[in-house]
This record gives sequence, C-alpha cells and structure tokens, in this order.
Amino acid sequence: MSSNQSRAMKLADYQAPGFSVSDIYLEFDLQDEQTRVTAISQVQRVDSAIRDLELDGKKLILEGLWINGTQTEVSLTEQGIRLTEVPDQFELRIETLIDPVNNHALEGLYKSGGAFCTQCEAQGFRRITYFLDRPDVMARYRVKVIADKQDCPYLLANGNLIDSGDAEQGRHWALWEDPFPKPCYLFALVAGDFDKLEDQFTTHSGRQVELQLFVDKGNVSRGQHALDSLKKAMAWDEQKYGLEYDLDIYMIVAVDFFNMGAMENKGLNIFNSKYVLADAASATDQDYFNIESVIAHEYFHNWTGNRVTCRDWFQLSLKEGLTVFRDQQFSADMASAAIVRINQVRVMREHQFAEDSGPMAHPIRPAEVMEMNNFYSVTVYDKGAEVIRMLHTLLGEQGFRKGMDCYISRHDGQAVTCDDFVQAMEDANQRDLSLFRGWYSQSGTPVISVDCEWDESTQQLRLDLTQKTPPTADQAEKQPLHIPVAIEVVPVSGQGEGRSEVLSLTGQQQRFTFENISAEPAVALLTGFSAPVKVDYQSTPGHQLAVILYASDPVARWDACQQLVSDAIFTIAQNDARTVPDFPIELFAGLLEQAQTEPALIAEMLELPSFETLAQQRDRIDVDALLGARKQLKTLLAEKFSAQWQRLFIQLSNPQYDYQQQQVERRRLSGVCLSYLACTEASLDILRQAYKHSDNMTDTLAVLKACQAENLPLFDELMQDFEQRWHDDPLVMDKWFALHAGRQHPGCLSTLQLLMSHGRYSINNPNRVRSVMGTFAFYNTEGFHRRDGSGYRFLTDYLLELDAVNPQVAARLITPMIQYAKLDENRQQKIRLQLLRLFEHKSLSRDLYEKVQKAL
Ligand code: B3K
Ligand code: ZN
Repeated sequence: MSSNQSRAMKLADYQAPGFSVSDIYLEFDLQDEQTRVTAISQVQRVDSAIRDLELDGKKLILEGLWINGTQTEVSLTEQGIRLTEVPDQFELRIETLIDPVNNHALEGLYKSGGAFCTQCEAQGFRRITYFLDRPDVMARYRVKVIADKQDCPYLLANGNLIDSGDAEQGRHWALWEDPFPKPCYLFALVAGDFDKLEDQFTTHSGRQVELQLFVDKGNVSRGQHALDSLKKAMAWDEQKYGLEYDLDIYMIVAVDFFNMGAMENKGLNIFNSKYVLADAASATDQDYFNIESVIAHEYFHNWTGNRVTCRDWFQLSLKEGLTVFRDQQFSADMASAAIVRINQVRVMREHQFAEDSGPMAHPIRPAEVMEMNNFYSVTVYDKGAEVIRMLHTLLGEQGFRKGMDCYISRHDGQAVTCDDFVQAMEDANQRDLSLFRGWYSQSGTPVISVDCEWDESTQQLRLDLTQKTPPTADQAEKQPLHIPVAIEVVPVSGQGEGRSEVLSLTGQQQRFTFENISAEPAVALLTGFSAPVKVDYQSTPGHQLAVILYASDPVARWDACQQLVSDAIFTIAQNDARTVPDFPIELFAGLLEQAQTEPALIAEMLELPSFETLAQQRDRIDVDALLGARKQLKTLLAEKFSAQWQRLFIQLSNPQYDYQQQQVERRRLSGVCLSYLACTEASLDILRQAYKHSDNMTDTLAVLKACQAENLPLFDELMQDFEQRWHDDPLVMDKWFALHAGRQHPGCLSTLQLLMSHGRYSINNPNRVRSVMGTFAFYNTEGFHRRDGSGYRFLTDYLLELDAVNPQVAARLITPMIQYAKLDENRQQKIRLQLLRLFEHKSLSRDLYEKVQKAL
C-alpha cells in the first residue's frame, strides 16, 4: 500500500488558492499515442504569503516549462510539480505529452471508439496538463484543436467557434473560445467523425441558439428524442426558474465508452450513448424516460453547477443535489408526478439507506475524502436532492423560487459552498434554517417512531413523534434534525373529509394534537416521502387498507400497499409458513379490479417490494428465507389470480408503439401482469406470442424478464433469437448481457464466465462491465450471496483485474460487497476473506482502497 492511498483530505483544512489563472490558451496536437498539449496560462498571485506555485499533474510527460518565456526547472511533488519563488504575475507555458489511446481509466483525454474525448470532473484535467486542478480556480479558455481531417472531421471544444483552417499533412484545426470563466473540470474537447442532428431554440429574450447533437455514424434516427428533450428542458428552465441559456451554441456528443451517465461541460456536454440514443425497436420506455431526464439534468447544470459552481469538492451536493432536484421536478412535469416520485423513493430505500448504514456512510457534504470519485454517491446526489426538496416543502414553491433567485443573482460567476446556498434561502425568506443545516453535516437515516391515539369522546387525535438517528460508520453522535413530516388523516370508513398537513419536527420528541376528528382516523405518515427517513409505526392492516383506498396522496397509497405486502413477506419468512396471511390476497383482489382506472399507480402497487427494500427494514436478514418468502407470495398471488392476470394482460394491448404517457402506463401494467403470468403453468404460449408480436423493446424485454425471473426454458430459446437480431447493436446487447447475468440459477457463475468470453465482451467498456458484473453483484441476489462464498470470490477475482484498467468502475461494483452488516455470520466471514484479499493486493487503486479499508 503506498502512502498516498491512505491519506484523506478534510473539509476543515480548506485553504483558498494562493494563485489565480485569468486566462488559459490550450493547444492539442491530437495523435493516438502521443498527443502534445501546450498550455499557456496567465497566472496571478493572490496570497502574498504563498511563494511557490504547486500544480497538479498525473501520468504526464513534461516536455518543457517556461515562465515569461524563460525555460524553468521544476521539482516533483507527490501530486505534480512545484515552481519555487514565482513572480506575482507571469505567463506560464507548459508542454506535455499524453497517451489517449491507452487511457482506459477514461479520465482526462481518451479515445472512445474512433473519437477523442475528455472527462475532467472531478480531477481529470491534471491528466491533460499541469494545472491548479480545483474548482475555485476559474479561467477564460481558448482552445485550439488540431487533428487528422479524415479521421476527425469534427473538432469541438467549449464555447463558440472563432476560427478554423487547414494544416499540413492532411490535418486541420479549429479555435474555440468560451467567454465564461470556468473551473477546469468543465473543460471539454471532442474530435472525431459523427452524424449530426441540428435544431434551434429561441430563448425567452429572443436569442437564437444552435443545437447540435453528434452521434455515431448511422444513428441519426435515434437522436431525435434526445434533441426534443433538450428543447423541453430549455423551455422548462426559463418558465420555472427564469433561467436562459447563455451561449450561441449547445452541443451534445454521444460516446460509447463513458464512466458515468453524462457530463455537463460548458456548451459541450459529453454523454454515454445509453442516455442519448433511442427508437421504439431498441429502447424501452424507461430508456426514453432516462434520456429525457439526463439530458435535462446536464442542461440544468448550466446554471446550477457551471455559472454558479462549487468552491471545493466537499460541496459537490451544492450542484448535484440541487440539479437532481430540478431534474426530478422537470420529469414530474413531463410524465406522471406520482410514478416519478415512487421510483425516487425506491432509489432512496434500496440504495441510499443501504449506503447510510454501511461503511461508506457520509453526510451529503462529506467531511473527509480519500478519493473524490467515490463521493459521486447516492447520498450526495439523491439524498442531496431530498434535502433540497425538504427546503422546498418548508419554504413553499414561491419561497423556494425567491431563494433560488437570490442564490443565482448573488453568486453568478462564483465558486461557492452549500452554506451559501442555505444562506440565500434564509435571506430571501427571512427564515432561520440553522437547525436544518444539520442535514448537510450529519450522515445516517433518522428513524421517526410514532405513537398515535384517537380519543372518540374528545374527538382528538394525538401523535407523539420521536426522532433518533442511529450511529453510522463515520459518526457516533447524532443530533435531532429539522424534519418536515407530511401526514394525511383519513376516516377509516371512507366517509367524510380527510386532512393533510406538514408537521415540523424539530425536537427529539414532539406532540401534535388534532381537534375535531369525529370519525376513527387512519394516519398516513410521510406522505410524498417528505423526508429521507424511516418511519416506525405499527399500523393495522385495516388502517393501511383505508390509506390505500381513501388517501389522496398516491405515494402514501403505494407505500401503505408496500408495507402490507412487506409485513406478509416477513411473516412468511419468519414462520417458514405454509399459510400466507389473508390481507395481501384481499388487497390484490381489489387492486386487480380497479387496475384499468389507474394503470400506472396500480402497476407499482402490484409490484412486490424488492429484496433490497425488504432488507433495509431489518437489522439482520436471512437471505434464503427472505428470497423464499417473496417467491412464495408471488407464486401464490400469480396462481390465485391467474385468470385476472390473463384477462388484464389481454385488455392492455396497445396499438403501434408511441412513447406517450397513456401507452407507457399500460405497457408498465402489462409487464407486471406478465411477470405474474410467468409463474403459472399455462403461460408459455402467452409469453411466446407476446414476444413474437411485440413491436417495441419495452414489451420484448418484459417477456424476457418474466422468463428470466422464473427460470423458464423458454428464456434460452428467446434469448438466442434476441442475440441473433441484435448482435451488432451495443446498447441492446447490454440488455442481453444483463438478462443473462441476472438470472438466478445454480450455474450462474459459469454463465458469467461464458459471457465474459463472448466476442462482444470487453473489460474496457464500462457499460458492458456494468451489464454483466454490475447486474450480478447488485441484482442476482441468489448467485451473489451463494452460501459457499463463491459469488463473492468471483466478484473479487474480477475486481482485481478491473481495478488495473478502470478503478472508478471497479469501486462502484464493490458496493454490494461492503454493505454486509445485515448478513448472517457465515456470509459476513466469507466476504471479509475476499475484502482481505483485495486489501493485501500490492497496487490497489485509491478508489478501491478507501472502500475496502472502511469495510474492514
Ligand atoms: N457531473 C457529472 C459527474 C462526474 C462524475 C465524475 N466521477 C455528471 C452529472 O452529475 O451531471
Ligand atoms: Zn449532475
């Protein structure tokens, strides 16, 4: 283990930079293995006490460095180089050589397929040149890109194109200028050959913006949805937040090799092609939805992230939490608000709660970071968005908007902190949010315990709420937080009015009393999932049923349903019961009757809670018993209502595919029907016909998933057909790989081996790796948690190989293996053994090291 692996940076140690860079000129002479980068920066000393200039750099060959034209010697540091006793103001010229084609970490400048592209967030710019690679150093960029004209007809960078021309030996060049000062993590360059889609957007104030979308050759017809989504996002941000786009051109480039979803580089977004390309035959409704949401997310960053950026990386949630919240608001406006919210609640419960209770627990503003890439987490992003949502709930729509206006006007062009954001919200609304600020510094999932009593004689309803946050791996002591607890009170009989309110829980324990509750009430707590907390409330099946039937909040209705079903699953698991409690059966009978009236919501209600969601409800879980119980309930419901599933499925057939809300909802419900039908004997023919007649990827995938989940022999037959049809399409093949990797069967490890020796498999392609190993580790519960530990060993063997290629992706895949505290002692021990193997590995990346060390 080298020493730099174990050193963590602390938020408390933040120091403003000693130097600023007002302008930088970059020149790239692009060659596969030897790209020459010339960087000319105008540097100014801002802190006279700091005499030396230290620059970050990684995997660079330094060809020369000049200060005001004089070649200068440098000394090497752990992070890069040091220039001693530099002048107060000077021109710094640095020439470096880099190797894009062998850059498989996909940070800095690399090649994806035939195209050069960059990824600089968080600290990738230091792989391009020596620089002050920190977000609070903001400069104006001019960038010249030189490349072979035939291989790279398009030469792109941030901002506006100001000049271009031909060069010697079949090469050409383009010069770009970005008028807005920006941190280097927003720098981008692309050079390659693409097909281009073009459009225009006229802003609210009447400016024309050119929109350009670059996709792999032959994919033009798959880019329209992304382009339409961009225009919707631009219009929405103007209407909702009064925020207009600020450059004359907005470019999006889709590439196949990308570590994450997309990147918001100023004026030149780079996207994983998964979040750009779609048509009915090859993309699912979920893909269409995701594309719209990620396109919007990156666009919204132009204000929340780019114009106002982060002072340091501990503040990441400043831009990510806020931008996720904004994209969620947008999606809710574009599609069904209820379903968008339900899916978000699932993400929180399945993934964020797990992170908060595991070894990587951290507040949305982490206090200590070893490897920044490890903190692009569900906590920073999704819990961060929940924190913004709570502010929105507490301040109201208008108050929140006032706060946003104040934040943007006060900090435009600056690099700021989460505190600055909360301060703007406070100032614009004259509110004291000091207790609320605890959400930024405290990790863990608060548990709200509820004691509820209704007194018929006084017609009073009393609620006693107690909050407690269990200690987390990073923090033992917890303080009470300001929690908005939205509730809905409905009469159990269904007769009469209900009541909705947001309770402000600020103390550790608090009593709330409601007068004039004349009929027996059922209480729905945390309606709309008003806070990222768990609720401990012993409601009765009767009251849960009343909430499902009579509450106005769809999330509360869905939640009550999930709770009822979860309780049933746990009862079965505990008693090893042959008999299943009656209430889920009554519930399903009712839901199936009404299914056509609210297809989208009822589809979500009919879906059993996932294994991951169930696991979060207990401190200890018995994997086999829980999987068995879930399965038992599913089969029972499938058989009991086989006629209804079949009838409903037939009624739900759609005309020709269109990505349109009503159709989407029907397809979703029809997919749920299929998943139950696959558990019944008579289903083979239905499944085969459904596959045969499907005109879209959503329905096709629903059949394949249903067959996969039930391990039907039909699965292999259809998968062969599917492969034959799609073997040349990388995005569809990702689905094929994932379906195989997620199949829970005794031979699943050999299946994985086969998949990885498949001609289309590549360890260098993150999408492919995630399809196979990600699906296995996260979702193939049975295979991954095999009692003999072979699943853990398999993942570990692979991680050792992958870590040398792409540490960022490796560190994401280890997640399910470090969240092991709920498992039985035998499995825990087997996991620790594998973690030790990783720990003892000589050249483990800092990314994996941080996680493994914490997990042990
Ligand atoms: N800001 C990027 C994420 C960069 C991740 C670096 N490891 C995408 C986004 O959140 O919009
Ligand atoms: Zn983002």
